[in-house]
Amino acid sequence: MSKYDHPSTFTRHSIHPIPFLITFLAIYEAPHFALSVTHKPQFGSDLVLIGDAKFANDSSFVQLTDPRISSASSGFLFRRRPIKLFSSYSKSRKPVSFSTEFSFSISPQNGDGIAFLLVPRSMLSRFSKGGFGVLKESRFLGVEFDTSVDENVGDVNANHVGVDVGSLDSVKTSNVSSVDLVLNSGMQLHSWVDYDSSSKRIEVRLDKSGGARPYDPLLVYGIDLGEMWRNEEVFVGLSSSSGKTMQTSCVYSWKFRTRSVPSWLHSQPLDPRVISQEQEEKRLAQKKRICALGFLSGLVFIVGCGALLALIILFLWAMFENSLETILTIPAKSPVHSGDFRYQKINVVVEDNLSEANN
Ligand SMILES: [Ca+2]
Repeated sequence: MSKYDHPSTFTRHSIHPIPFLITFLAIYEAPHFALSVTHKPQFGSDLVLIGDAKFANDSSFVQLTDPRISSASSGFLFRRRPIKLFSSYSKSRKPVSFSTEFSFSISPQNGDGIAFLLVPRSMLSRFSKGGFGVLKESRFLGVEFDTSVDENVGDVNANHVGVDVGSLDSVKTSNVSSVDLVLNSGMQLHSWVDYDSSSKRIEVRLDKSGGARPYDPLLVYGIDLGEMWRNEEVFVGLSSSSGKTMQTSCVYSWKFRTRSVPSWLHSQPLDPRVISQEQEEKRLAQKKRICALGFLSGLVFIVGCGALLALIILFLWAMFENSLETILTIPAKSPVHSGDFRYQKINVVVEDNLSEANN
């Protein structure tokens, strides 16, 4: 990477009055750079372009550097709304993780390449022409996709990914050639950068555009960004510098999202996407259990009602049977007990009137 620095003489691009005013108020230190703000589906909303960055090819992509400029060219695409990462030791605030992914291409020259940046507000007003625009800034985090060799900053080759913390001398690098890719081949590549506030590390993945997200990261670096930035607002964006060359860097899509991680997940050093996938699986499993319990409860209720109904029917049938039998059999089987009748032997004396008459 080149450490060239040049005066900030930027070309003014198309400026929309109202968004410009909003952005100007948001970025109160903005004396020299030109900007445009827009919304594009493949990039999300609230974008700001500064330096030589501009939309190209009917706004289908962002061209960060301009090869037509004789001097070094630099451009920065960032989100207007800053983020806060918070300290993991703050009990009142949950640490913030983020995930971003973007498609880009870098032409074959050996310029600085592209970098994903987190920068303080002050950097925006001091955006420089070299070194991704951060040469005047000592407080930044960058993930660089470097296509030049500068021994002053310890570049290992002209095809590497590095993590920069307050300096372009990377704290950790990884050789992109190890995954059979070339950063400045001109072809579209896709990168995923994830920061997990629970495991406090950054993971960088890279593949051809359209390829699946690689399982293994190309580079992993442990850092507590919550402690680094604490409660300070930082801007996130994609930057490029052409160095001494006519290198052209373009961005075709960019997504960025943040999320808060519950404190009970802090001890789990996991990929944030894995965490969210596990939470989804737990939610689905719980939903299945609830459905099974609901079905079982319904079944028991139906069986219980059926049994109760059967008992009622049997009871009523038995009552009906007994009543019918009583009505029909009592007269027929009514016994005549000898005790119910009493008799008395009466001796009847029949006078023989006839014999008296004869006498
Ligand atoms: Ca480098």
